[in-house]
Amino acid sequence: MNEIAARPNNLDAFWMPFTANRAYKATPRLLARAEGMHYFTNDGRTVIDGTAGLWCVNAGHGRPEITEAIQKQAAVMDFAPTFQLGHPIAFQAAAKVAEHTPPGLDRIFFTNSGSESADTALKIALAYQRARGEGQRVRLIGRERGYHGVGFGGMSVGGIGGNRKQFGAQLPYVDHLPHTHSLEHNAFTRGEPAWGAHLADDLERMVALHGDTIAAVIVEPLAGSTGVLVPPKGYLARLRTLCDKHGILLIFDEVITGFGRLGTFFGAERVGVTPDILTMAKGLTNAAVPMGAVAVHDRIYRAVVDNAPDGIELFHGYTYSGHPLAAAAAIAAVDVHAREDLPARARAIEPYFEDAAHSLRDLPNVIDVRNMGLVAGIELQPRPGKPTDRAVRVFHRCFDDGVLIRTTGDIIALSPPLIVEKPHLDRIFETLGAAIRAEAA
Ligand code: PXG
Repeated sequence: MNEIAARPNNLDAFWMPFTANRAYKATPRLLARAEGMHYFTNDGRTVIDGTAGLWCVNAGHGRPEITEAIQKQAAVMDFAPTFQLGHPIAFQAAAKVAEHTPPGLDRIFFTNSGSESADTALKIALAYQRARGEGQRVRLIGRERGYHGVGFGGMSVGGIGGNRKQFGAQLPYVDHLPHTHSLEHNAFTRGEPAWGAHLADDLERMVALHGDTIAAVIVEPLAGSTGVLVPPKGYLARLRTLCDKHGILLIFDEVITGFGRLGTFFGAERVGVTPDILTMAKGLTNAAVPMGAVAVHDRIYRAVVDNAPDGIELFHGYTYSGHPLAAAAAIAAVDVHAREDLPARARAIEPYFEDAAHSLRDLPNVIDVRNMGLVAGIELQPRPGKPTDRAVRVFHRCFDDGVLIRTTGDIIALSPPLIVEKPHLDRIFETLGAAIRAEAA
């Protein structure tokens, strides 16, 4: 046994993802249990979940229907391949998801995460362009401040500098639209801001530059990870029009906006724009078992599959695509969403959530509040010479006062489970307000 493994109760072996490992391990915070709207810490404290875990536990923690479905499936069949074989529950899960995807997007490819969904969507877009005789279309367009996970594809089309610069090598043939964030024009907007639709026109500039070599554009309808960027009114519709005009596929990354987050089953419905390909993960299984999926328009599926010679049509897939436990969890989670109409529940409480978020606007250092669905971003003025310090301290204060929030840079993001009720919101925003005041200096 090596030295790390031999020490009891040590935190060293787990190299934690997207974490300041040294700082965390010096003062660890551990979650031990979760139920409904709450986490419980290992030292017995209750923490209200203002972030649905990592934007994923949309139906609330520990849903018995989902737990039981996973338990039952584990006892029936732990694993079965989906390469050249199948098992009923994977097909049922796909059909169930397709009941809720936008019109036409009813072919479902299973992955295990949002990152894999992004890379899968990009590869399907490239395969489609080849299949229809447009193999010169190899270019992928992302957006500044976009987040599409950490695979090479998603990282490359992603537009968060900090996630790229450590690695150097990126995919070639990638370009980025400008992001849509503007405090100057849109600070303190409720819902979709009025300014910014014209930023989609940058795609025309790219077509002028790159000609007919663009395969696809990928954007989050509402950008989450980068700090809650709400789409300007008309922006996504304009992207849709330009993509159609130039033979470019439009991919929506709905890893965050899917499963009721914007008050509709998928964000596409809320923004009134249908993409050609849509990625999802997180809320798909209520995060109880890892799973992602890519919903593809039937036209694209048919172009790739029907044009292929006999045999395998798409040389892509994961050992765990359609894993039985994940499929069971997905079916149960989608059923919970439908039965309890969680999107409608999110819509119903959105005005209260919006008012609560905007009640923070006059607190010290709050330079923007923005919101859509059950997502809010509160942007703080960074401490001079110490970016992120203020938000990180607000995060710690909230956690110690029993509220889990999320920060990125100096932006606080809130995305509670869709089962959230007014008293929970009161607690979340009171605690957050107090923490922001306490970090005024
Ligand atoms: N696309 C989008 C839009 C995402 O938000 C991914 C892809 C990648 O998913 P996976 O399952 O590979 O992590 C995401 C993930 C945060 C935070 O705090 C956001 C994500 C993950 C972790 C933290 O904002 N989004």
